[in-house]
Amino acid sequence: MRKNIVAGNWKMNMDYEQGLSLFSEIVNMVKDEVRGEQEVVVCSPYIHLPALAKLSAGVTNVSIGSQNCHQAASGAYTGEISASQVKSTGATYIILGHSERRAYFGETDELLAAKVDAALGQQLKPIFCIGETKEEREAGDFFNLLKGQLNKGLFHLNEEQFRNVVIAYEPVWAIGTGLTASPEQAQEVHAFIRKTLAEQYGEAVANDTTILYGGSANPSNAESLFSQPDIDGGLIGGASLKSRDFLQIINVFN
Ligand code: 3PY
Repeated sequence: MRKNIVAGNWKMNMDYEQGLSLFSEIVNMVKDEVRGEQEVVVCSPYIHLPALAKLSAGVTNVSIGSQNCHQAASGAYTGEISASQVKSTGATYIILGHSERRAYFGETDELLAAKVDAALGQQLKPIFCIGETKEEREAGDFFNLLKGQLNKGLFHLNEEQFRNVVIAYEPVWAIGTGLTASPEQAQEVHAFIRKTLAEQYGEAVANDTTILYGGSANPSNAESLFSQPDIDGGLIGGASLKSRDFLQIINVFN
């Protein structure tokens, strides 16, 4: 059975001390409360990761992750961080393909495929983001575009490798705009993603894959989104920066 996940994407927010204090609150609230097959993941800036790993040591339902890595194993890449360096902090997840990285840093599907390989090579679990812009949605054929993102970024993986991947559907038009996909719009796309995964890897793998919704998910819309049959949790931006809001979202599954 697939796991429900609520993952926070802090983006480029929180200085060192603020991040530690927010994370401590989250761990304290979550450690005794979250039940069942739910996992809480916090994807912080790199600077926080080693300290967050210490704060969550032994807390089995809380994991940490990064928001990027470089595709090379090591070398002369000033300012970059490799997957093995991320892994050495204690992180177990990594967001790859977020639309902000695709749009502002020119990350292509081909580059992302290389980053996915680098991450899996270090046993990091990619939270692989796909999504369409407003123009692409309005042009009509955005399902093919989403299929292309899956195909080019992930479908070179064999079944065993793919089983470590989490997908996040993040409509670009719902990121940082305050707009959210309606539960029906999101479910339609999630069902399409699961069907596409079934065509590639078979029904069993598709049914076991966690597919998150991301894009202005918040305490007031999380319940209606997460109650859809193919939505297995969320990748949460702004609302993951406030412990109360984040906990309310986490509690949708409790
Ligand atoms: C958002 O909620 O805006 C996000 O981008 C989550 O990754």
